[in-house]
Amino acid sequence: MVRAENKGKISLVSIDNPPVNALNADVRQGLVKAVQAAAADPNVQAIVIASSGKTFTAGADIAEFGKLARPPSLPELIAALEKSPKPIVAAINGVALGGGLELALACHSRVASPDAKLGLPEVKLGLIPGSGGTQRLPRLIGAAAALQIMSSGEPVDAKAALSLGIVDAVAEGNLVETAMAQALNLARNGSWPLVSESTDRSTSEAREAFEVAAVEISRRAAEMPNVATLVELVRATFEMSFEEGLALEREQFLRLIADDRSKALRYVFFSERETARVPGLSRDTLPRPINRAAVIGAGTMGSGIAMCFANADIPVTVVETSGAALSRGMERIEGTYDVSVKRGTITSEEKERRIALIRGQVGLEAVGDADVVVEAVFEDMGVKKAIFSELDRFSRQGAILATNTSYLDINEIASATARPEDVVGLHFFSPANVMRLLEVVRTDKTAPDVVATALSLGRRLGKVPVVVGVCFGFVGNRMLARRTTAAERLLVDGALPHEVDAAVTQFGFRMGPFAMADLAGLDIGWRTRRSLGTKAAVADALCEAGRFGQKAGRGYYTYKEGDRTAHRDPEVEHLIEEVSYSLAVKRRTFTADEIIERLMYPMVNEGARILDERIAARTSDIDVIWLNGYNWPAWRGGPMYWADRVGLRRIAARLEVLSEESGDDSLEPARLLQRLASEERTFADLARERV
Ligand code: 3H9
Repeated sequence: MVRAENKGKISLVSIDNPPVNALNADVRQGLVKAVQAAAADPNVQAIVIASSGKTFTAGADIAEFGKLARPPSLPELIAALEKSPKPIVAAINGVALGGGLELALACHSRVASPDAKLGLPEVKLGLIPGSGGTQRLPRLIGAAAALQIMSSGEPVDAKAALSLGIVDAVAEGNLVETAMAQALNLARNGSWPLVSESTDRSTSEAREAFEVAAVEISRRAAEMPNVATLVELVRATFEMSFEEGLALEREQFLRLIADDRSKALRYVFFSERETARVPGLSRDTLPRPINRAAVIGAGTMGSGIAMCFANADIPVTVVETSGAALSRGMERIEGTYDVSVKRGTITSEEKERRIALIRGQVGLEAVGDADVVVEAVFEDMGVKKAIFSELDRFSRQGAILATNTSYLDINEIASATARPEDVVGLHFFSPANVMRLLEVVRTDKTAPDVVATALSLGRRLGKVPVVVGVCFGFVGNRMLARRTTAAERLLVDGALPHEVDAAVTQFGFRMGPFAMADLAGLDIGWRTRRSLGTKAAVADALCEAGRFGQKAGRGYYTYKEGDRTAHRDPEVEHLIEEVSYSLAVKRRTFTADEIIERLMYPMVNEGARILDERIAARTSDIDVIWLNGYNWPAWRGGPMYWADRVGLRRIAARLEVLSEESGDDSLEPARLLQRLASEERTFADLARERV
């Protein structure tokens, strides 16, 4: 785990704990021993801490959190490093995150490789840096800059780290040799700086700049208690001694690690990584190479998907049936990139570079050189089957043939080609160039290496790919449909759109279902309902009145020209009351808790069915889908994780009542939910059983 060797007058200590050099008990113990041995060795004048592998260290071992860990603790190790009688230099290659950066901050100098990334991402786990980071980083680079880094959780690159003063040098040549030279310099000088003793940055200007940053940051993260704590701890660097600040940091870290929100966020961290483990797919299944893509259809989804490829440096051909449709698509792409340039997220040169990667062409023969073809035309089985049968002729052997359908049967689509084993669903979420979720839909015949390719391609596109099976709506939309029905029913039974939306935003979503429907446009659902022969009395009545949502200036709410603020509309509320009256429903009021129950329990119920049918391999996959495709609040862990906390027994009992009251059989507790509830078990227990 930790190796030490003498290189001349230097003890070179290397951390070797693949895959990411997490600082578990063995590593901590190894480091303390190595530094003690170096201190006692008369031939050693200085120490360099480096790493084997591509990562300096990803920080504390998150898997140890909540368990009794063997000593020394990370704070103990870090204190020992800073107090070392011989200077220590950190040679940082790859990433230095969390406790990894905190360890480097306790060293007496830091040298980074040009590709290094340094950060304190604890905030994303509902925590704060807990090994001195909140006290050392402000003393090193100033409180405002340190607060920005710690509250965003985003790493900075080596160049930025150098200009901020986090590292003392970026090694142009060999990193370890540069660090060794630096270590010898410090030893020769006979003295070295301790970040904990620095007071250079504690000026009144620095305090002012910090207070300004603190106001903005506290406002943005109101629901996360750890961000307020972070602000308090950075403020302490002006008001307390280093030791007092450190003690306060420790106290707060231990409080937060026991907080339910942090537990949920740690679950999310591991769940997202768990999605890579796909039943029936071994680590030896090699993905096919993808050097060029084609997207069929230049509508909203098609152009968004094309941008995903260009953003990942993969040349892509957009295929349409007419020059006019193609021009509209290319204009949409250009317009979206223009917005990014205006917002400063990309430069205009970068925009041009990306657009140059997108080629537009009329006619399916243009897919000929693509390694992956994504069909993104409108939802019509006949049209899709015709395209897939033509792909046999135009697409090269071995190409992945993907469809972006959001609910059609992909087994049937695949039956139209002579190569069903190459067919897979790549279900992007709108806007495709923004949303992180990618449902990878495996059909009965999809070849394992096609699934592996879809997963690795998804990651290359910056997505979180989750493998699911074929069913109507797959995982995300199938569950969403239950929420949509429940939301409509709430209106009929007595609630108003703003009451439902308020309960949902209070729960932690950024938007409620009705504000969301207005944003997406009500006409899409209306068209789908008509094609399926289903009804939603309120939504249908709004569409009949031409209230298609934000784009029409009117939907569940009213909007002023050029303004997305939703305003209550008495006309809508009257219309809803009329619907209730026509259905002979006696309206009543609902509390926020009742609204949440009615919206979320049916979704959890559908999730249980999805698990029972093995459409999703595990509960955490369902949670990852909701977190990344539907903005489920991360600190609540996802719908299935949340359900375990509510209690499955309670959910099953409430569903029985709701089903009876409404006469809707789909609300009857699913078989799996009933079984788990009666056995007093959880979805998490089921996940452990299925491993
Ligand atoms: C902390 O440091 C607290 C301190 O302030 C105070 C303590 C007292 N621990 O993401 P990948 C595993 S909090 C345990 O797929 P990549 C991960 O589960 C920590 N395991 O690779 C996966 O396992 P598997 C602050 C970890 O190349 C494997 O490594 N640090 C940890 O895409 C590969 O991970 C963070 O929050 C860990 N710390 O990305 C950093 N990190 O193969 C969190 C990773 O079994 N980590 N694993 O599924 C990351 O951001 C990314 O993993 C990293 C690599 C960028 C390092």
